[in-house]
Amino acid sequence: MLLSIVSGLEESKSSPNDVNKKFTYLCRYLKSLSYDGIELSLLEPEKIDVKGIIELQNSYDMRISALGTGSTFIRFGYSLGDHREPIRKKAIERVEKYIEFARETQSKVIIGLIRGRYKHESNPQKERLNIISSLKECCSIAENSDVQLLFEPINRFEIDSYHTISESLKLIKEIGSSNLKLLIDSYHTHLEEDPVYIWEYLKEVVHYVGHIHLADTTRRAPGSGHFDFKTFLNILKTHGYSEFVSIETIMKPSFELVAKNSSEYLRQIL
Ligand code: LER
Ligand code: MN
Repeated sequence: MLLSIVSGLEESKSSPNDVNKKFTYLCRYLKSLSYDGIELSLLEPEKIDVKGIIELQNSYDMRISALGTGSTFIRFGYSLGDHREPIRKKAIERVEKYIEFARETQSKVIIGLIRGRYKHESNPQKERLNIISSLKECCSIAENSDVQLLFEPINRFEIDSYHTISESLKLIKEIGSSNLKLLIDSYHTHLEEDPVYIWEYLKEVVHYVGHIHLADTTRRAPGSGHFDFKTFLNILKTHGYSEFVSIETIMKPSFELVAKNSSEYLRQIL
């Protein structure tokens, strides 16, 4: 399995040159901790000098494991499940920008918080139908670009639909695109899945998994809480998962310390 960690690049507020400097810093620091890649949480990927990033990626032998898209909803208010068609359209247009960046950098695109939350004008059933139709459009763009989309079940406190792995898998099967895979986040797993059945169930679904997020029970670095990473990662490994596991935590006390502590802890298990 390969190891990465989430970071932003502040591409909306910085010059392309400063973005490249930040990416260089990340590559150098994370390489020294034996990371294989970086997961980028982006807002406006089209503002990035993608050729420059590819050169840096190659020179440090670092991959971009996946692209986080949640800030499209948080900052712009666009979402795939919105009850207003023009807003859903905006969200799909944004997903297209991420797909273009992912195609060039050989990455994948996360469908998480970009699903949005419904307001009183809508309801859970309508929201699900909107998510399904938007997602079908995103999948067709992804198929044409040969990019994988990653559908992430997220806990009920952060989003209104698709909290569990089984609900998400049902949707993935319904959409039926080979470019749509599952993203399992240990933090949401801890909050949403039945602890009695989760390990057996995980064995059955590993082949649908395209990406993994790791955070401990307090959403801090793996090893700081009581999530059973040994069992979790062992099941993934023995059932053939060989792609990225990516640290996505509250970056406290600092990004650098989370990166260092997580890598030291996980390298004993991976
Ligand atoms: C949000 O809780 C999360 O886990 C992100 O990966 C969603 O985009
Ligand atoms: Mn996550």
